[in-house]
Amino acid sequence: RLSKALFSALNTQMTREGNAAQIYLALGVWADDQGYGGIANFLYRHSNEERNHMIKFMEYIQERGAKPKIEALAAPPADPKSLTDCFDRVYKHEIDNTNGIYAIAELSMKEKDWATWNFMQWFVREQREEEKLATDLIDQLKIAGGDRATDESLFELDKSLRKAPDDA
Ligand code: OFO
Repeated sequence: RLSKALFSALNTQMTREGNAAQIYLALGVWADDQGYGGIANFLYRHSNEERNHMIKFMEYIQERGAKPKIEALAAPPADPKSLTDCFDRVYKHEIDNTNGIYAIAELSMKEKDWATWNFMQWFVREQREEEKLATDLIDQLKIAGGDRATDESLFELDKSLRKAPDDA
């Protein structure tokens, strides 16, 4: 059975994933409103992924014989000021999330709860991919000219994100 400390860490992370889904949803709505349908699409897909992560934590807690506590989600922060700000936030958010994931992996190792340690490895890998995705976005925007990018290069970036494959 899960220890009290691990239960609480997993439950907090479950809620954090739900909050991440809200954050990406809000960024997507902002991007859509700015006319970047492809970027919005990418952010909506990402929001769905985060919600799936929330469910993964919920199911894992249940599998280990505990009852997850579904909590209120926080309102997302105010709109970004620019696309650079938007992508920087995605990156910063993923870094914070990685730290949360690592802390649970560390706790599970300390407690020798190898089932949880093993479960967390999926998220360790996922975070590596998501951080890369976020830095790729920042790079692509820089190449397009950052906040001074022309409409034409932003159009291309937007188009390339419209059909990016879903991964989780
Ligand atoms: Fe952004 O990933 Fe969930 O964990």
